[in-house]
Amino acid sequence: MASVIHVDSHPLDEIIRSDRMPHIWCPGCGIGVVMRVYGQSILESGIPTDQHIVVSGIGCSGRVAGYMNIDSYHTTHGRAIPFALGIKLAKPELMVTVFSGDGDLVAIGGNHLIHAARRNADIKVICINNFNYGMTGGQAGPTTPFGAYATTAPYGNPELPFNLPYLLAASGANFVSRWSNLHVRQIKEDILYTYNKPGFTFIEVLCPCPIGFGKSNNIDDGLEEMELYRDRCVITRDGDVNTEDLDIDLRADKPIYVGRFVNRDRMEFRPVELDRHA
Ligand SMILES: Cc1ncc(C[n+]2csc(CCOP(=O)(O)OP(=O)(O)O)c2C)c(N)n1
Ligand code: SF4
Ligand SMILES: [Mg+2]
Repeated sequence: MASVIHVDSHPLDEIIRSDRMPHIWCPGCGIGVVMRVYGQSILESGIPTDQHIVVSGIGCSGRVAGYMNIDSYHTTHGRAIPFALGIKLAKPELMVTVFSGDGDLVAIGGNHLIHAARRNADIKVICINNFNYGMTGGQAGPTTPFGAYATTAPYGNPELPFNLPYLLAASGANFVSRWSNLHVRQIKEDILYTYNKPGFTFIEVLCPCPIGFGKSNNIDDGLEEMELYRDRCVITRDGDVNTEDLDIDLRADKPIYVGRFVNRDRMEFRPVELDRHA
């Protein structure tokens, strides 16, 4: 006879606002996996939870700020990074993480993203890249692969997308990695690593969005997109954005390179008064 196990608590109850559950995400959505890893890394970081701040913009990915049981800011669309920078400047002792989506960070917020990376502001960014604007109905955005379908690209996307590791490397970030949401151990390792890495850090996580992206692209459900990542992702060690082909083409049988691509020590942004005579 099947037995039913009742549990009163979840291992992440301490870090997640369980009173906000159930969450809004669709079955098979990849965001929750990454939120869980983020929560685990906060608990394992050795940094008191009241020193962690999460900032999100708007979108399905942006809902994470509302679900974490730490000080959190669910801000306006595209503006997570300036809010985060303001917090960091006012309270440099805090660990400020931006958790948001490709549309929020790279489309409407794209200018903030590149300038925060140029300044090398001491902010940790986790970017859910599901190749579309999921929340608003599967429109094409700046990371939608060339030729992929979207509700606003019924004949296939005629535009070339941003390649986020290239963009962030060129803009000046100290640390850049890309994973899929299958790579939970590596994502956690990188989040923990970036807590000790001064300057702007950026972790891109490729995530299934079966409703917004999958439906338009013949990917039946979240599991099928994760199978695609399992079959195609190739982990590169000490990858170099100058020599590797990191462009993503989900239609071609082409590897998707994941791994760490930038790890350097440019001076981070410090709002100190420089000696004008030095
Ligand atoms: C100023 C403004 N413009 C447009 C919108 C509509 N809008 C809400 S979420 C979103 C896109 C979010 O995309 P992404 O960051 O990729 O998040 P996802 O839902 O895919 O996780 C847009 C355009 C808005 N809320 N505010
Ligand atoms: S629309 Fe996409 S990103 Fe939004 S909750 Fe559904 S599956 Fe997730
Ligand atoms: Mg998106």
